[in-house]
Amino acid sequence: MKLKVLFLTCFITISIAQGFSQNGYKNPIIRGFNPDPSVCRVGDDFYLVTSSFEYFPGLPIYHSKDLINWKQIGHCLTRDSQLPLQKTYSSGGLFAPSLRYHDGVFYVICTNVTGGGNFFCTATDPAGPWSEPTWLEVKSIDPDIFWDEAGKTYLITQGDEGIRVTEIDLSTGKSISDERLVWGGIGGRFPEAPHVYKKDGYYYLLLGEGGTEYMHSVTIGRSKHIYGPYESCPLNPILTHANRIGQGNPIQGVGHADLVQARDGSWWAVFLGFRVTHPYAYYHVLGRETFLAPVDWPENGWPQINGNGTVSLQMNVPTLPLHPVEEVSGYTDFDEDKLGFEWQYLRNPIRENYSLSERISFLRITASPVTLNDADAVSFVGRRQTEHDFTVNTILELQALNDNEEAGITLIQNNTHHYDLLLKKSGKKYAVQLRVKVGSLSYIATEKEVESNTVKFRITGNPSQYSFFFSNKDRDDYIELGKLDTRYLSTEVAGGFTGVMIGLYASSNGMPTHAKAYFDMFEYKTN
Ligand code: 6LW
Repeated sequence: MKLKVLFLTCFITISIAQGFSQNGYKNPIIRGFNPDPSVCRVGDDFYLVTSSFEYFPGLPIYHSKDLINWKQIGHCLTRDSQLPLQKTYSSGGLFAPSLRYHDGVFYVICTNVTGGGNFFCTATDPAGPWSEPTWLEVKSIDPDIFWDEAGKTYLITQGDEGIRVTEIDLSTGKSISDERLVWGGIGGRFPEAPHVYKKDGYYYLLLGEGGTEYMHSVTIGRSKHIYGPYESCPLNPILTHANRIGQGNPIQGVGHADLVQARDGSWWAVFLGFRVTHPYAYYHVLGRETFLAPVDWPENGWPQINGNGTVSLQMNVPTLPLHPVEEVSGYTDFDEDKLGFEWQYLRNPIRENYSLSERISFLRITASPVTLNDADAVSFVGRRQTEHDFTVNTILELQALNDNEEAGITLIQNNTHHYDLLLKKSGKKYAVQLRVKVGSLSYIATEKEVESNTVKFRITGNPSQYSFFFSNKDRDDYIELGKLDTRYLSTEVAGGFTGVMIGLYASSNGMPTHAKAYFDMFEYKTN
């Protein structure tokens, strides 16, 4: 009986569905690296997009009917022609999108910081297909798109000195006004992430300030004219954990929000934040995630986010009527003809390096000379680490000719910070290795010879440590290869805007190759 059947018996599902009751929900609402959320509503349906940087396809699109239970329905950018990411450095690529609905059409507007700048794409179905990009002349980043009652179209962007407004021609993307500086916020560093709303005769301009780290916050101003002058809300910042009340909160860095009104009139904020590994240990590995909070926004008044502008993991507030969504399985035996939406490549993939049909029920990855250390099209496909506590299992067969050829699982924060559990050719035999790459520190933590070219790999995680195991083919006794601290893969150590991804990969380390890795199954379960 195939080993995968055994794993099927421990079939575990994971979900981005986090709804609990009418009286509360769990934050974050979309878990694992999903920053810069932008949301819009059409009827009773909410749609949300998040940033994806150097990963392909780009800009995951989620759907919900209650703002709590989200299901991914696709990606905005699925074609190489829409998303050039060749040789994009880690945390380059796609920053801070906005998702809006106007006259029956969905718009995603975003910046590809390493490939073409600002653009928007349109769709009538947010699940796709999305149009080719209309490239924009405006160079400043974090674009939002806004239509006034007169039918004019504006871009709202982040310049170094504050927020700029530019009128554009929607049919061509060309600017028809100068970029005008309208507001710098309340003086925090990096006034960014602008969104404009028209309410009670005012243009409200929502910002992120303080930078996307521990000083992050959300501020708001308003004006009778889109070009300002903007008056600052006396309650600013309306969301932040960079204060005494936020001290010790397991959620830090809250900011970069977008507001949406439900059909019942209630207002809500989605925003990013990160879960630290311990309340007072300032490390986070899961990246910036998407959170939700209720907003009180009286007529002619200012919006207040969750009362005092702080949030918690368990939100004890009334919710919209709950609509749980179908759970995404954390188990695959690679029987499908394509991978689920949770899987992403690093940069534009070389399509022929991946196959689900060459061998039935296996994912085949052909090694390329590119390594995980290179900002290039490495043979890799991965999914987000969504919780601190998790277990991953896979079974790998490596067909290799030379000692430089390897395949395995990597926990990767970026191309200079990753832990690799790998199988490699070693003379006439094969060996497993646990390898560390943390900036300029690079070493093999453990190496053990194995009986054959097929092994089982397991990684477990908790807030402080990852543990790495292997087992010889057809055996169930796992041998630990070592434990490594999570903190060296954290954003605080590695820098950047992403989060840890769990990837399957193959490489010939710069040498010509024909090595093939056959993955028999993959299981991700949260404990
Ligand atoms: C993005 C900025 C930000 O441009 O981080 O948190 C940057 N906010 O708005 C990348 O996500």
